[in-house]
Amino acid sequence: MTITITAFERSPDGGKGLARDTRVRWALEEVGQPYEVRLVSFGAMKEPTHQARHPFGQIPTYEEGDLVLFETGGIVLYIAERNAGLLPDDPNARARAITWTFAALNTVEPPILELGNARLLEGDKPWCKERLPMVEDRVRARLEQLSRRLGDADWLDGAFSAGDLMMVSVLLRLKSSGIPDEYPNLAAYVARGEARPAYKRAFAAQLAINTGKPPAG
Ligand SMILES: N[C@@H](CCC(=O)N[C@@H](CS)C(=O)NCC(=O)O)C(=O)O
Repeated sequence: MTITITAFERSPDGGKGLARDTRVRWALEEVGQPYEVRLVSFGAMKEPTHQARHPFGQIPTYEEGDLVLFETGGIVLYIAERNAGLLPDDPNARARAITWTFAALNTVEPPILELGNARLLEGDKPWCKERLPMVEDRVRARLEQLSRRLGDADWLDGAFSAGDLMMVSVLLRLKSSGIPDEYPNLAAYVARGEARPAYKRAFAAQLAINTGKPPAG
């Protein structure tokens, strides 16, 4: 059955891979599932047709036959449950990999999003300069903990999993801030994720949409 995901017609980041369809593309590339993409404009995302797929009028969505999903955590775990490659077979290791997926979305991503909002949406407010260091420190507190747990391992819990895919995706949102570079093992972890052939294919595919040029190779 054909898998169709939705992505921005024009991503606000111009193709840096920060739009969340990249996570879903990456998961599909990791497990070797071909997919199609329906591009949506900001206007179309708020129309009833798209809102029937995504109640919050966002991207990405995932369609396969009668199944329609939204939320990248749900989508990536659905892909991981049904295909080999993103979750270990051992039940305990599998549960831990799922836990890391939630940790990425529920514990690490929120302060990172807060920082993005502080920079992009509140930059012109008189109190922004005072608030920004506090928001940055909340991000650092999480990265410090994550860095300690990762130590000198390649991935969070044994082999690369959906948990790493989500954690690297979340950390990539911080790249332009330079904060991950304060934690060399996390910077190396993110680089390892970006070096995976599946990530490269996902990144190239979303970039091609935003530049209008087909992916190289
Ligand atoms: N928690 C959601 C967040 C989805 C989300 O924020 N999508 C962004 C693009 S990365 C979006 O559609 N933004 C436009 C909007 O909210 O109107 C997920 O992980 O899927």
